[in-house]
Amino acid sequence: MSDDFFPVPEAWAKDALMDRAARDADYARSIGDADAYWLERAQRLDWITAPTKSNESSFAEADFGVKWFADGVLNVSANCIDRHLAERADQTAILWEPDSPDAQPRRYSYRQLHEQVCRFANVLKAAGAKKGDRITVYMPMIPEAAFALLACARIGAVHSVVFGGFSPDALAGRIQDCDSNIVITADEGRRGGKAVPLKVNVDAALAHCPSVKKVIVVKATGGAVMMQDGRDLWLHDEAAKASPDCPPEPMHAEDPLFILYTSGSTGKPKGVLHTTGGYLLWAALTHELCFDYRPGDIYWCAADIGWVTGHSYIVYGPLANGATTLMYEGVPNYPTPARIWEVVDRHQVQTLFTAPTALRALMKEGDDFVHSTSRASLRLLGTVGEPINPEAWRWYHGVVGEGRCPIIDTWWQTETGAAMIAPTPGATDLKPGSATFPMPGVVPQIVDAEGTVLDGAAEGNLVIAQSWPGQMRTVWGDHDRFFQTYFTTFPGKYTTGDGARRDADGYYWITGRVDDVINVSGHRMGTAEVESALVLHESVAEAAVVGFPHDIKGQGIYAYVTLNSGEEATDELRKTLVKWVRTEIGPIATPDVVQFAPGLPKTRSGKIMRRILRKIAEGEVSTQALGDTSTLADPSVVDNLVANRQS
Ligand code: 6R9
Repeated sequence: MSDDFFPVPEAWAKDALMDRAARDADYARSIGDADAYWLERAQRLDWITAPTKSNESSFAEADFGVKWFADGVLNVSANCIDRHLAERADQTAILWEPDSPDAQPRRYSYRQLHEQVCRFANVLKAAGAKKGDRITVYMPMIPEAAFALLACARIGAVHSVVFGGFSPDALAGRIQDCDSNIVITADEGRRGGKAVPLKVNVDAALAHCPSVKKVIVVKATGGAVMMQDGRDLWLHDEAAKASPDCPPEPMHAEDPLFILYTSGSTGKPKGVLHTTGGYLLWAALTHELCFDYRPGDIYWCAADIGWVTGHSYIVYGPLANGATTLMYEGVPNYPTPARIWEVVDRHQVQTLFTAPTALRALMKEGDDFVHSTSRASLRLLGTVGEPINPEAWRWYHGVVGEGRCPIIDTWWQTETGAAMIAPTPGATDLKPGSATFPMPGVVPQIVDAEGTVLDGAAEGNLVIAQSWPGQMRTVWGDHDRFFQTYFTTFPGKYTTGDGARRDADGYYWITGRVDDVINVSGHRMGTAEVESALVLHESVAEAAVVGFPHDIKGQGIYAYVTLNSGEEATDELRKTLVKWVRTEIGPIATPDVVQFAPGLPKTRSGKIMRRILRKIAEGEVSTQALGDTSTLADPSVVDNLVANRQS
């Protein structure tokens, strides 16, 4: 790890939102005078009824609960749209860059966004949607995806976005879990020149989802799709009939805003629930602090709306702040690895926010693709999703930003709503690979395995000691799972599942997951999910999945598979299993390696020793380095695994 300092660039030191002293004072007040601080901060939102209470949360079992601004009333879509109409009705709210560089970008001003969202909201109402209903959104990266979210928020429906790369089965599971009555989708998506059959996938999923009564379909590519009479509606037909006005539904601060499914170390994906007031404040405040957004800036978060980054930093944070948010339909390297930088030039982007996996993939293609563009408009570069290795950091900083843009490495999770540990551009001297310091109100701690809080320079488990406004409120339908998953390992604290180091200067360095979650190209994947998919195959008796270091993806997926007796371990079957997992979950879960294993290393109580499997996947072949294997029921299985390692 590098301990080089990159001081705040001079241009930033002069006119940033906050310098170091201001940031330090703000943080101190957020902890020392929390009630007053948060009630004041809450005023950046437009409330129908202003809250008089701020944090009423407790992490203790006896009175467990997360609650913020509970007596406040507001509407998220009114905060993201209506309140900007007086000042910036004609400013671009959403700027859309299509997959193909030859297609035309689209722009929606705040006024146009208002009309689109109101019509969409009325379409949902006409389809039977009511406050509190769950609406599943399975969409490509087109402006209508943002309209869909805001339309749900406008009428008080709870959206559940499912990433467009998930399979029909994964989609069906998520629809069933939250009992959606409406699905919003498109005929097809377009990514990297290829069509993604979204409506076909929805049709397949809905065979198992009797709760769904209506499907709203956006015509995105014009590809042929089946429309089921009485169930499926074209958005453009319905929107044309709908009124362009839809009064926003008054919502209590703790009314649900959205569910987003995310992988954990056990069981099926959890429906992370975020509510209205605290979440929106957190998304808006951190968007301002991390990116120092200025009126007129073009801000581009290159995430997908299917992940929390898309929710908080394409839609809610920037729109709550009246920004121009760029939405990109495609992938970073299509048609060439220069595309991102060309889009930066085409739209004169000031802020770019992307993931380390994209940077590593582009870095590998050489600097010419970057040098062929100007990038002079760039002022700030952000990153999120996984630890950024110092080499990628330096490339982003030196080659892409030519040394003038701070790198804002934001550490956070679906569960945290928005950024938790991240630099403030005008205040923080940077160290490549460190997410630096906590946002206001965030109290990170490093604890050892026993839960003892470690002071000063230390390494261990990262926990958060007290609630913050954007914290998830529950696991949809399973409040006890929420408590058990996050608050029992280290009682009284929120367990992040990440490891971290704090150096002598107080900088935080995230070291990666300490649980059975792997991070593939910035996407969270529970090893248990991939294992469940594998054992569904008729040839498979047992499977164990671990992560291993991968140059581009950060982590790759390594699957050890024990076949049923009589099954032959062929390359053909290996390929079949890889394809099987893709179909069961989606391409992001594609195993990189499948190793057939006649036996897995288990303790006498039958627990798979993943530590050993991880070491072998990492390329460790010396049995000595595998550590203590004496507790294994049959230590000889390890020799077989080492001998048959796949690379
Ligand atoms: C926002 C998001 C969360 C997990 C998290 C951690 C990893 C995210 C990171 C980072 C190091 C960063 N992670 N940002 N690790 N540095 N800047 O990615 O949410 O999909 O829920 O993933 O991603 O391991 O626990 P989510």
